[in-house]
Amino acid sequence: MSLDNIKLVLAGPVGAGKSTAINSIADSAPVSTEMPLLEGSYGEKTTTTVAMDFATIHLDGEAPLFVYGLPGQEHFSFMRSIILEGALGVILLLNAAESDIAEQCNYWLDDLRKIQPDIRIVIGITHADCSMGFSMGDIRSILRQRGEMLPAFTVDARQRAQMHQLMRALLSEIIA
Ligand SMILES: Nc1nc2c(ncn2[C@@H]2O[C@H](COP(=O)(O)OP(=O)(O)OP(=O)(O)O)[C@@H](O)[C@H]2O)c(=O)[nH]1
Ligand SMILES: [Mg+2]
Repeated sequence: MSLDNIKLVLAGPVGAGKSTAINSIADSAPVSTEMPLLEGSYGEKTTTTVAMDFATIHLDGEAPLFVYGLPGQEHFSFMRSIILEGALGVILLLNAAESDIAEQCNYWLDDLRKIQPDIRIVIGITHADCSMGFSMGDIRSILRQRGEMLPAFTVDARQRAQMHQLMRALLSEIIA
């Protein structure tokens, strides 16, 4: 399969790190649609994506990948089907510091499958550095219960090399 014109999407709840990840890996300044969070700050985070993020990414000297970030807020859920149109893969970012990470995992996988049943998905768990109670085993058992053993890794969205590894994992799933 050719790696030309591949569109990928970052999905997941508010604060998971979708916009941060795009900033970490973008070839040049990404398109972003950040607005102040109406409810005030969310940890260090004071803005939220209201339409989408977009950047091109050159990975390993291949053709550029076209990478979009979804808004996490429920209010903008209508953007998901629009942005997922034509996408080949999704990186689902989840925040390990959230107590309802299991529900969020199920919720986002259900929604993504409803929009694009066969899309390739890999999972990146952020904030593992500040979430002592988090266990990857919990995520794996959710995936087992769902009958979909997707690749899942902990990742820091601020770290370019870690995000690159996650994108390579997704590309392997797409090409396989
Ligand atoms: N400690 C820690 N902070 C992280 C990690 N990954 C991302 N962050 C921080 O978490 C916040 C994520 O914010 P955003 O990137 O705006 O989140 P988003 O997913 O785009 O959220 P919405 O656009 O509101 O849906 C930022 O303050 C990042 O610096 C991580 O692995 N560890
Ligand atoms: Mg964002």
